[in-house]
Order: sequence, then structure tokens, then C-alpha cells
Amino acid sequence: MNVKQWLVNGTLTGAMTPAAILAISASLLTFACGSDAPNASDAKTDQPAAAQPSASQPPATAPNPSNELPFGRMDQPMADAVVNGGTVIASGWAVDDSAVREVRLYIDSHFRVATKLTVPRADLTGALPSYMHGNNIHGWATELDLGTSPAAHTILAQAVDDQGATHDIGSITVTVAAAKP
Ligand SMILES: [Ca+2]
Repeated sequence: MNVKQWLVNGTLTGAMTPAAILAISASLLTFACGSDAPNASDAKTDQPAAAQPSASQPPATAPNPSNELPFGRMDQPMADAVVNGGTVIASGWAVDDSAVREVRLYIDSHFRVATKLTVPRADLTGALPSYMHGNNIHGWATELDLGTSPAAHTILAQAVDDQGATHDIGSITVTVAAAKP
């Protein structure tokens, strides 16, 4: 027996046993006093509101399925190179279906410098003709200061296209050797 339906209809149908009537009475009591009934906790207004996007958060970037990630590589330093410390040259190339805005270099996961494409790379023209866009300036090169403390460092290069899409294009480890006495 659906108690709520019985309340709506206002009549009991069929032969009711005493046990069934007791069960209905118990259900009515639950219905009247149970969770459906308003109570003090429902009246509280000091509950924290659902999390709302903060005005300080950057707007979500709208997906652009037609945009292709930039790609490329880091040519130097050579992986597992051992250097004397100080400044090293990092270089490579990057291309995009539209344009490469910059290449960012990270040392040990910390952003250190951004550089533009400035180096001619005629060697890419034959292999990647659809990414040349009428020129061969697809190489990049920049100095990185690794310091002089003997340690291994990870250098990561990340290309950024003109829509802000990023793609890691190289990650190598370089070791700064201990200074000779
Ligand atoms: Ca792109």
C-alpha cells in the first residue's frame, strides 16, 4: 500500500488485515515525522554556499579542435653532457600549423627564459614543407646559466604556439662537473 497515494485518494481499498492497518499507521507516523517533514536544520541559512568560480581565477580556455600543438626538438646541450658550469647554449627548432610564439626553457622544473625563433633552419624545409609558412626561421637558441655547483640538472624546452598551446619538445640532463683543484 502506498501511503501517500492512500492519503491522496482518501480511501482504503481491498480487505485490510489488522496487521496491514498497523503497518499503514506506522508508515503514516514516519511520513509525518520523518525526513519529509520540515525541521530546524532545513531552516538554517548559514550553510556555506556551493563553491563558485572566483573572480581571480583565469577564464577557462575554450577548446579549439582545429589547432595543432607545436612540435620540435632540443638539439643541444647533448643529453647526459658534462659541462664545467656557468652558461651553456641551448638550441633546437620548433614549428606549428600556425606560428610558434616562443620557446620556454626550464631548469629543474623552474621557468628560466623564453626565446623567439631567430635561427634559419633550411634543413627542415624538405621534411616539413607544410610547417614552413614561407620562411625557414624555425630555429631557436638561448643561453642558460647552470651555476657552478657540481650537480645534475634537467633542461626542458617547451614550445608555445600563437594560441597559447604548449608542447614539451625536449628534456635532457646535464651535469655540472666539479671544478678541478
Ligand atoms: Ca598550433
